Amino acid sequence: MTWTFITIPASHYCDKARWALDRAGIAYVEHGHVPLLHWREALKQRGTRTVPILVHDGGVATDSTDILHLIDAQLPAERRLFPVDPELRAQVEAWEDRFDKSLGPATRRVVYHHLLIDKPLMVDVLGANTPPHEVTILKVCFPLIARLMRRGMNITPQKAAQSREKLHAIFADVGAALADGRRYLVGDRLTAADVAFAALASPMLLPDGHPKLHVAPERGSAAMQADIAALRATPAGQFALRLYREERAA
Ligand SMILES: N[C@@H](CCC(=O)N[C@@H](CS)C(=O)NCC(=O)O)C(=O)O
Repeated sequence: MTWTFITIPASHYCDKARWALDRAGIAYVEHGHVPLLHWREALKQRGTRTVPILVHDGGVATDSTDILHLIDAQLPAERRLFPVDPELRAQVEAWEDRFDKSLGPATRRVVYHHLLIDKPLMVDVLGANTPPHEVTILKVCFPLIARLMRRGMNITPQKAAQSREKLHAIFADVGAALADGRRYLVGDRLTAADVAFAALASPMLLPDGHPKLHVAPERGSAAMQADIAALRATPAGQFALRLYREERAA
């Protein structure tokens, strides 16, 4: 059976899981949806509302971290995203957990703070790789969808400013961890810590090598471009861009 991967294509949690699928060479069919319109297909799977969702041979995985573990189980120890060594594994899990809980939501709030005031960009970013009728609904119902998303994710200028600060604090900690010249956050090869950091930061970095996020540099407001440039310029931003260029694209 070919696995089914249900997503919001531009979602950063979805690219975290997609990265693991692609890296393992697993065949899957992706069903991409516009946010909110993903609920219909998502809710059919164990009643979850969030994506990514992976429908696989053995059942359904409804969380990006569960998907990484599921894929790891198919790989030899030296290719796994979670190292077998208990000490390294604990470090990877600690980073990954922090990125899932703090980085992902902060990135999302700052990105939507910029996108929700720019309908053409929002339609291009969120409509790409989704069914045409969903793009039409997104265009026609944009004010309603934008209002629901703003409310659902508590997006206000003040909250976006707090999330921006949180992003910079996380980027500073990642930069400090890399300051000794290491190429990966834990150990000497790619782990779930690196994948989670790069993927969950990706909407604020727009890295080359991202399979679904293609935004021309001149798109978006000056404020959005300034936020992206500031994060890209940091050591952690450069690290994530390198991971997309060298590891994700491969
Ligand atoms: N802990 C989940 C979080 C996933 C998540 O927050 N997904 C967002 C997309 S970025 C979502 O589906 N939001 C839609 C909603 O909450 O209705 C995971 O790692 O998979």
